Amino acid sequence: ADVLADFHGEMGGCDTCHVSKKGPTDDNLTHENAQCVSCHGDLNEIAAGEKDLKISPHKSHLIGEIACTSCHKGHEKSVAYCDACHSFDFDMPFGGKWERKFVPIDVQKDAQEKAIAAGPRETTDVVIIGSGGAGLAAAVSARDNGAKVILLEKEPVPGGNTKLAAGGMNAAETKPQAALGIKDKKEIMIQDTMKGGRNINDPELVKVLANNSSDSIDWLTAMGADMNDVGRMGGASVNRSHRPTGGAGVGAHVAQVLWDNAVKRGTDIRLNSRVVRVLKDDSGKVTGVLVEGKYTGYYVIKADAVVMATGGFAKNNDRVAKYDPKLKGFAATNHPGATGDGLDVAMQAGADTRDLEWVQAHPTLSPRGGVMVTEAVRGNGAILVNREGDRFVNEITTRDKASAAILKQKGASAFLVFDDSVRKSLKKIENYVHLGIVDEGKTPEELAKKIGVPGAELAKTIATYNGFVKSGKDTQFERPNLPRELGTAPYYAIEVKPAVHHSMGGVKIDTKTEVKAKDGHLIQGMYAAGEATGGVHGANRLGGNAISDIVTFGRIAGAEAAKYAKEH
Ligand code: FAD
Ligand code: MEZ
Repeated sequence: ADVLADFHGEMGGCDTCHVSKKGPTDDNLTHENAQCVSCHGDLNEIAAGEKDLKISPHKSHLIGEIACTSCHKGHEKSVAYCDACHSFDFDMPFGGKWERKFVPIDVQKDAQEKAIAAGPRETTDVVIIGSGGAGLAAAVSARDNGAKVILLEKEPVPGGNTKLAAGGMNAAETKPQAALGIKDKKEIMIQDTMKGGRNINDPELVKVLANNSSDSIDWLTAMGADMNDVGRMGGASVNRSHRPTGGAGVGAHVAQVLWDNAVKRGTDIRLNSRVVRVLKDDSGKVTGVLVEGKYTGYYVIKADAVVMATGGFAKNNDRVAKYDPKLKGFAATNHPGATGDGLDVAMQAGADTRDLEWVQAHPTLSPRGGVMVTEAVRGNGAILVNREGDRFVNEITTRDKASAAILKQKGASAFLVFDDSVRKSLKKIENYVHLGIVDEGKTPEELAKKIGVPGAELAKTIATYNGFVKSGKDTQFERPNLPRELGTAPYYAIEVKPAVHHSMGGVKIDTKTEVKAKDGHLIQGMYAAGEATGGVHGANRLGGNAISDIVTFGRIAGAEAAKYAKEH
């Protein structure tokens, strides 16, 4: 047997897995996955039997109910989805190596035209494209505004980049801030965002972001989210980055809450379903979408309104390098679906774009683990040192500056150095320890030996930094937040280097998330939200502002699309 189908075929033929010999009947592979579970148990049951494994492939941070077929394939080699981001070496039966090729939206033109000519297979009020935070927020709010919703996701697992978000969600004048005695103003969030974005942001969109941010925290909290921990992100002048108590990752939590609420409200969610075209009538009004179902083929859904929540393109290095050649060959922090085909769909439908040349590198990807190490580690007190054992930058400056400073160091990488008090302040750090990317020493000198930097120099650097914390002023690099001394053993280090992280540019929208066409008119029935859009973040996004963006603009997009659908 070469693949799972051969193996199962020996057990009982096609209907061991499929309803009939014709194969899958839906793109979620609902029946096929139920067959896997009926014999092998669900993910929790399988993970319970893997307690001795350091990393259990069946226990993950992914949201929703992960389908067995995300990794285990019937008629091709199985692949571990985790390998798209991590570098685990799972011993998988009938397994192949992870690889992903970008497929343009306009291949198989004949099959596409045939499906369009066949007419709609079904009808709905609102189609949402993308199951990240923007799409799920739009789904919840469109359902709450009375619309029938189909949400389409091209990947086999939902959640996009949102499920990976770590450090926090920025919001000003919130209840959690008040409970912690943090004084903030929406106006300051606007100023920080504009300054971080080098003032090329659309100021009207920035106002919407900041002015709705505390309502968005309340909205999530009312649906069951815990956003009570508040920390600092680069470029913010106040602690305003909200995350679950104890500093757990924000994205998986927010995405799970939105997913649960979208499902509870009866959203029809389809995975393995790529939208390749937004369809319009002769007057330019949206009439629906052309979907490429991975198993069911091309089909048309008729809809009054469409929300593009397709995220960014940081995982598509060819596209990144086209806009910013300096980033050619860089690794990315993103999920595998962040390829930008949603942008192609929007542009094909006539959408205008802006700021595509602004692509952000996140300063701290762990080359050893392939995962991004959250800015919150620095926000909570970690310092950056080079191979000489010296600090070289204000660690919580904006990402463009921190990344550029790291790239100038020997080896074009640096070490995040922190102590046990920082580790205890942020649950997320336990994930990095679990992944084996953290070096540890009982003293700064012992740690220095492990990472190959001069011990006396690292000890001196830490002592000097602790002096700044005591005096409340960093006279070397003007770091504005100095949350704690690094004096509690053990000491830790993670090697880090910049990686492509965020597409600041995207589809042009107005404050109601309506998509603008090249000649400036609004495309009737077309909305967009989240990383797929441009204008909110200008030339450089501040850490924590994307989750704020997707919740606020996703919410608006869902409500506006539902309202439009009702009126048309
Ligand atoms: P996504 O969550 O990426 O979702 C878009 C979805 O659309 C994807 O699932 C994609 O597969 C799907 N899609 C694309 N094209 C199509 C198509 N043609 N048809 C069907 N589906 C399609 N921001 C913060 O503010 N705070 C943080 O702490 C933070 N941490 C981060 C950590 C990491 C590792 C990463 C990668 C990003 C982080 N960000 C953070 C950024 C933030 O997570 C993203 O910008 C944001 O989640 C994007 O949300 P979205 O809904 O717009 O897109
Ligand atoms: O906004 C982000 O991308 C972010 C806060 C990432 C992180 O370092 O956690």
